[in-house]
Amino acid sequence: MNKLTVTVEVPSNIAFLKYWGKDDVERQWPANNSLSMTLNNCLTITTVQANRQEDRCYLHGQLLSASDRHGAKVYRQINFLRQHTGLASAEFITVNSRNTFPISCGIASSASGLAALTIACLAFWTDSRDFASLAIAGFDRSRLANLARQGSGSAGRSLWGGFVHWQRGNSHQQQTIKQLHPASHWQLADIIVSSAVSKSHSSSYGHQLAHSSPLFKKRLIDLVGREQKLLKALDSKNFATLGMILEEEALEFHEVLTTSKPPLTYHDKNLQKVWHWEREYRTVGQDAYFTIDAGGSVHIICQAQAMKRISRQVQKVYGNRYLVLVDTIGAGPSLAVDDG
Ligand code: 2P0
Repeated sequence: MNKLTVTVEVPSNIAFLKYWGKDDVERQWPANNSLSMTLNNCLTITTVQANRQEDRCYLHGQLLSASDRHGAKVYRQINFLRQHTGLASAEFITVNSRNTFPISCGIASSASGLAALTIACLAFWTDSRDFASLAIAGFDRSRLANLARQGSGSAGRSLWGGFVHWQRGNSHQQQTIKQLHPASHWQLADIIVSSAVSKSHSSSYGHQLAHSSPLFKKRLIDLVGREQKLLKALDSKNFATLGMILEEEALEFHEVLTTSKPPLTYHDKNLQKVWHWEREYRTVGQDAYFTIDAGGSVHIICQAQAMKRISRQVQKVYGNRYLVLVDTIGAGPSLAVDDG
């Protein structure tokens, strides 16, 4: 029996251009390109060890069942990895995972979770001690990203730090996920105001509904120009342009949700007030812009030098009603191995 314990820490990411809607649900081909910033403190920490009898997965110490929402994705991904990597007879494993942030509430826990699971399983099964050995074993970051995104689309973007771009295509080979800029390129922060309440509908369900919105087709056309502007704003570190695009994208994403059939809302009226507060706040001279994800959190994006000042304000106004997490752009996943 393999005595290794593999421990992987993978950050979540916040999408600046949202992956919403799939061209192929089975194969996880998105309808549009997406672009995200990898976080630093919002992490999934996953360990993998051998198990003599069966695969067993724990989240925060609780055994997951293949019949519940989180468990289903996790066991499915383990089986998928065995089948699609030539490791069909790879030994059974015990997986222990925990998050440093609340799950299922718009902080992309499936991104960090499924990326961590993918890296940890493959490092364990191939006896790899770091990312360089994993690449030698046939699993470089691009391949890991492509495997992770098949567990949860946004997970593919958590394989790198900094700013990460996922370009769609009509084959697995054409799904290109790569780092655009490392974290050192532009120190941005994400102040997260979260209800910490588990969402009632999964993102996968939301993706299926996206096509039913009358706004969806137009969105796909408009996204081409928005993406070009965003790429330029990131290259030139133009914060005002970045911010305008962030909010345009967040509001459009929200409109697609609310015009889907049936409509979907991840942000109740109270959380929507955070968007308005943030906009009023800017008019008194602070540079901060909001974006949202599929769940009850608002992400306030600012430049790192303004982070303390703005997070103090956010804490003052919302700290008694919501969980406020302060995060920054991060360097991406890490991997450690203990010989047992
Ligand atoms: C994103 N989201 O780009 C968008 C923005 C949520 C809003 O990707 O079905 O959990 O597992 O591929 O990755 C959430 O969707 O969906 C998501 P699946 P996932 O981050």
